[in-house]
Amino acid sequence: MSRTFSILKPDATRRNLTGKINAVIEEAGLRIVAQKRVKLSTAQAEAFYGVHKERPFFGELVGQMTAEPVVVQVLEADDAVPKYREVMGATNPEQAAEGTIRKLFALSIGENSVHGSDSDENAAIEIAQFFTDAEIVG
Ligand code: RTP
Ligand code: MG
Repeated sequence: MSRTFSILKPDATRRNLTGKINAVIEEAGLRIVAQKRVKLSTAQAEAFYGVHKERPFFGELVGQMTAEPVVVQVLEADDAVPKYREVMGATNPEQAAEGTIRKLFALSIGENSVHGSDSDENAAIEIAQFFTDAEIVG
């Protein structure tokens, strides 16, 4: 078993889609072992997406991620990181495969409904930014 970190982004919470997205996650065999709704501060969003700080879309990304609440989650499965990336679909929903969360729900490359960690190392870092060990019940 391994873990990944997930965010249901503001475009998803705004449209009341968290239950529908969780259904896709669970049907794919990922278990939601921690979950909470939070409003990210600008500092939290800038730290979280720090690797993108030189990119032209960074300001827009931080603005979108802090505009409304998000749901942060820890997901558990065998090979959780690549499994969830597959369930999420491509960053740009126009390129996302049928049945993926982004194909089903995303509005645009910026408002693409979900985040998922891109490596086991980053998953551990991201989980620790939002959850204590006691809050994760596997
Ligand atoms: P994420 O980190 O959110 O799971 O998404 P990802 O790995 O599929 O994509 P990444 O390259 O890490 O980009 C992070 C997020 O930045 C926004 N983005 N906007 N306007 C643009 O061209 C653009 N490119 C990326 C997206 O919200 C993307 O998920
Ligand atoms: Mg990424």
